[in-house]
Amino acid sequence: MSRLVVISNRVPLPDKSGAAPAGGLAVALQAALEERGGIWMGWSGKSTSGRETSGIDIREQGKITYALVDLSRKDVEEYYAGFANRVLWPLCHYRLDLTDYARKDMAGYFRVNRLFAQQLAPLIKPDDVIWVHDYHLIPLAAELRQMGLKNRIGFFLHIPWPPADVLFTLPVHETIMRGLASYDLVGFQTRHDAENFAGCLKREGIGKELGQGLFEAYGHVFRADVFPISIETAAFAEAARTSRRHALVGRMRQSLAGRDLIIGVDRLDYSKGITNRIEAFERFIVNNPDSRGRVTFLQVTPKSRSEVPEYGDMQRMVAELAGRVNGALSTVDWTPIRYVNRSIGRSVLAGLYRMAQVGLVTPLRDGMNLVAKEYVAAQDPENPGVLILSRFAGAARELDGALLVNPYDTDAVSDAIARALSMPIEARRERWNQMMPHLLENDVSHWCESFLKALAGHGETKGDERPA
Ligand code: ADQ
Repeated sequence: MSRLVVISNRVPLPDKSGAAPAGGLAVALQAALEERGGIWMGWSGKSTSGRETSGIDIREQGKITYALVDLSRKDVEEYYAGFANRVLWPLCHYRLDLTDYARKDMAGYFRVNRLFAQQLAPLIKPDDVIWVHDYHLIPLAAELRQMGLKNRIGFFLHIPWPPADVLFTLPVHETIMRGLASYDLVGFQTRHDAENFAGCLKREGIGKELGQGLFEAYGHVFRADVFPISIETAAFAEAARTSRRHALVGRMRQSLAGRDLIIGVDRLDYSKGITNRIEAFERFIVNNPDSRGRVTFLQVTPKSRSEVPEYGDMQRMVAELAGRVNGALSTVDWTPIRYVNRSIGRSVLAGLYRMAQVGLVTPLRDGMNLVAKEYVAAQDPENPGVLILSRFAGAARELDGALLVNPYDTDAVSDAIARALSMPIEARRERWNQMMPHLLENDVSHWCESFLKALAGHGETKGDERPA
């Protein structure tokens, strides 16, 4: 079996005992690397003070080599905070109003991708299979090809892919499309994203579809297909089942004093629709006076990307809104919203999901959204809660037992909350049973294996995320 080489912006390093860090993606990729042997390369997370980028730190652990590249402060500003997170991220989430194009950032993005390729190329053996992750690294294959590498190279995009009219506002869209066409396999989260990509290829006559998921563009034939990412379903369900032993889970239950719990869990990001969600919860309480004092909404939101100005604005907006709603609705013995700005360990999180009657997952646009899948996996099969899910999350294509909502429609989300909280147990079980077997079968290991199989040229082209 060929070695596997994974490249992602950040590398989740195992702890001293060799255990993979929490999170399904890290666990699944680490398992694939352990099995085949290989390399995981990415940015070390450190920025050097000088303008020049410094070297690479190589660490061996079992059959895996971790290769960590330091970047200069300028690199981080331009490649990461600039082009990746102030251009590609908002653009791919259909937020043209938040994109901020600057030539120097675009140059920095391509420069860092070339640097990654230069650092990586000497470590590669001829039959290694290379798997590049996410929007930070789109041009990497083109750079590696220019250096003469002939290996199989695959790319997986964790975020949505926009329609042509949105993408073509990007001044360097053609270089980005050329970059994607340099891979042997390009993986998307949903059929919708893959169709948008095909539309971008066709619009300007850049490429054509050859059928069976194959495309030709810039003189290269490659495959683009759908690989919906998932979670370690069985392990997460088990963590939820045994979560009672955590003191924090017990304290949470006690603090609820019999009230219903609605849970929201997201990185603090404008794509997650947190302000719309708080407004919908407020509307629900106002429209349903009986719910006053009887429902708690827990929103767990660690801060992220604080170096990007839009995220600082977002932090203030969410905090102000949660404060205003609490000020308006609270009574001396009830606070409707508990807003927590921190990360929670996986097993406690699983316990909180299980305790919640409603999982409120309402992104304005999301590649997949793993929280939706985690919420379903964590439920008690005898007495499951209800998932309310945005139709604009990739997960909506698979989780057909959820109450699907348009997150921009505050009244509709408020109505969905009322419906979820009063749903009879039989209906809840039926909805959960519609989703859980699918999640058990299509877990993150399945995702990883099907991508690697397709990259090796043995996979079948899929029709959609979920068989009819
Ligand atoms: P994210 O935008 O980060 O991922 P998501 O898929 O929801 O979004 O994954 C977030 C992960 O972080 C989940 O596993 C969740 O449990 C965890 N998390 C969030 N808040 C937490 C908290 N307070 N404490 C502990 N854990 C927390 C990107 C794309 C998604 C895509 C994933 C994977 O934006 O669309 O699903 O990659 O491809």
